[in-house]
Amino acid sequence: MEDHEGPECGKPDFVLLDQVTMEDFMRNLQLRFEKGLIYTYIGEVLVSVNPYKQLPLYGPEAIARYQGRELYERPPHLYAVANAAYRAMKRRSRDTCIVISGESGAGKTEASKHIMQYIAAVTNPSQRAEVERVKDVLLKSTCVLEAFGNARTNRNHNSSRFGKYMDINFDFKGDPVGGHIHSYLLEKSRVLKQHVGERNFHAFYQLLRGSEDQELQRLHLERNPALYNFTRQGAGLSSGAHGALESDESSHQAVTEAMRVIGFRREEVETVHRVLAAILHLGNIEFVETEDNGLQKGGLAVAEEALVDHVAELTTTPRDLVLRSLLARTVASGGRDLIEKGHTVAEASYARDACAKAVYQRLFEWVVDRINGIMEARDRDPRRDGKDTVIGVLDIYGFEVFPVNSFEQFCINYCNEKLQQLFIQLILKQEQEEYEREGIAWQSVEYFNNATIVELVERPHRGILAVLDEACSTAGTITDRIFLQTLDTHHRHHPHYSSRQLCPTDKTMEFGRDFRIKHYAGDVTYSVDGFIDKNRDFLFQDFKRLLYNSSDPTLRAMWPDGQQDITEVTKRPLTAGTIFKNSMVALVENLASKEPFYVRCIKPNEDKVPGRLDENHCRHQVSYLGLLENVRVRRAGFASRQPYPRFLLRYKMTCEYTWPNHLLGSDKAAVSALLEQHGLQGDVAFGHNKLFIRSPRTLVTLEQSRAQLIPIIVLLLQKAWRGTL
Ligand code: AOV
Ligand code: MG
Repeated sequence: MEDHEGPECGKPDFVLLDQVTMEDFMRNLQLRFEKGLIYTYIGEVLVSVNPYKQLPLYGPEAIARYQGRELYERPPHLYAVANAAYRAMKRRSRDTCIVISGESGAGKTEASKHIMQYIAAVTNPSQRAEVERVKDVLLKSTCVLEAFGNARTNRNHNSSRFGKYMDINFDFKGDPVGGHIHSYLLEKSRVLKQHVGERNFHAFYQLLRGSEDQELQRLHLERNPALYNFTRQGAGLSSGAHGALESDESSHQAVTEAMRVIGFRREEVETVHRVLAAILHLGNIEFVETEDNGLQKGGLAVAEEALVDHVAELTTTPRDLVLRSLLARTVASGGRDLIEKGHTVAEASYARDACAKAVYQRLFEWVVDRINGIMEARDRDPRRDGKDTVIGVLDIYGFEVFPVNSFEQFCINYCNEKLQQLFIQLILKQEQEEYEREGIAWQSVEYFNNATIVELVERPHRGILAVLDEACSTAGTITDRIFLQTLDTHHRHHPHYSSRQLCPTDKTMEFGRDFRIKHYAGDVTYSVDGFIDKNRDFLFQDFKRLLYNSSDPTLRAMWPDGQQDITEVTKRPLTAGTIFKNSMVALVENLASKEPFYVRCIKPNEDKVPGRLDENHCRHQVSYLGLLENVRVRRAGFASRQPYPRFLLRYKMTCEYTWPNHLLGSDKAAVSALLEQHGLQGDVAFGHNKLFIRSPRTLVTLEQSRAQLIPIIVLLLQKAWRGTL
């Protein structure tokens, strides 16, 4: 890896393009990608293309090259962005955040890991034990969270099925002293069912393939994932990380080890394994109707009772209660009277599935909370430290389109709309503020503003989520189909909404089943099947109580609401959609309050092929990510801005008044003299602290002049060293 790129590498910053057209943008992207240069700036925004192969770009040596440098001093890199965020945090005590966006498989999660590694590597030079502990937890938590929250999908073999925002707290020395992870809407329906070619969460396969024989026996499990309903579909598929099926085996050990090192107690890890096993057994439970036999009235029974025994044993709950919770529900019949109402086969299967999903979700959330507990800042002295400063790293599920899209895709894509909206606001806002701060006049650039799509989803009363909530609150009578009709009525004129009802000739949608949103990133057809159910996200209180009554304290801690009495249970808890929306609003608010750094990830092709950049596919992403507009805004007034000292550092060699050092009173005056000598003073504006350069030509001229001089200077220096000068 070179410290500087030559002209054959294209432009390290798209702002330096001669013209801002899609063709020029793509040519530069392609040229760089072919040379293994997957990173390019747009000002301070980093564009990253997934190479789908290991490149020699990372590790301690590379980190050392970026440490303490300015953003433009080295070729574009994630490390440079991490460093910039870190320096802003440390120097100016600003809370910063790094927002990583891009579609599924574009490389967000990998990018977030490199950022964490960078931060871990450059902090705590004095090796304080507590800081080392926190760093260790920060780094190791990733592999644990990926085991429980990631899965193979058709878009990405290691796809994040939850959103993750991680705050790292730094003390006054700039060392990490704590952290906190927020997780967002885990795609729990995956526990039950996966599309062809996809898998359940990695943790299940890891448990089956990686556990010792004895351990499996204790869990009453067989090694083969094809024996369990929940893992059968993905049984023959490997996880993404290392390709082969064996990787599940080794990952199990790695994850278990990571949990122990982080600070999970041995019995907690055992509980986690037992809960996973219980979910697999639960998935195999089937129900049969029993006949009236003259003595006993017909009812419902479990086909294979041994499975109930296993679930009871693994969750340390009374067997009878497990069976009762599976076959019937308790309902309040006025006042405090409780009656038990038997399930039909369909109801029992539904309740079993709801239980399996909820148990997994609670397990996941418990793991996140436990990690948070361990990472909590312990070693702070509030008198000296004051408030911690924070760097937030956001790695959330990317925009995704599958052949069939459901409630989860709807939420994921809405989340991406919100983040795009934030990008628009922040990039515009930031530019504007900077021009104002420096006393410079500016002109605006047209953007496609996706605010209207965000509104379509989240607007009170009429927005899709509000209509869905309304449908959920009407007990039992509203179907997904009626929900769709209501959407059609409300949004028939919305430019970003359509359905077969509204476009009868469009055969890509089905009557009474599909609606389509024209997202900023493309059209997505959603099937309304299951929307109401997933949004209502209902679980019988019987299960909650059952699990709360487990004699295992860890499991019990996952079900605090199980202690509520059925008569006290609030009738209408918040829906999944509303909880998600609220969390997105809070997230965006939080990000907007910090100084943002952006990483925009691009997926080079649909087939996960190393080194192949599919032009059309990328063009589409460049377009919807608004990257061209980003370049234009950056150049609208000014292509580049640099603090005076930084400008001098780079170009002082090109002017006799400034090389090797100037005597002109201020850096601003020196920069002015330098530009005058080049005849470039007409193309710049002098801000209070920064130089603003209008056209990229100017930078190109300066760069050329510098490039011509470097060999001469190197020669002179070499001669000087050899004493021949
Ligand atoms: P995502 O996070 O953006 O998708 P990932 O970060 O999981 O995507 O990347 C997908 C795969 O691409 C990884 O498993 C790696 O194999 C490969 N990859 C990504 N970045 C790099 C890199 N810098 N170098 C080498 N290989 C890379 V999703 O979570 O599905 O939205 O929800
Ligand atoms: Mg990811």
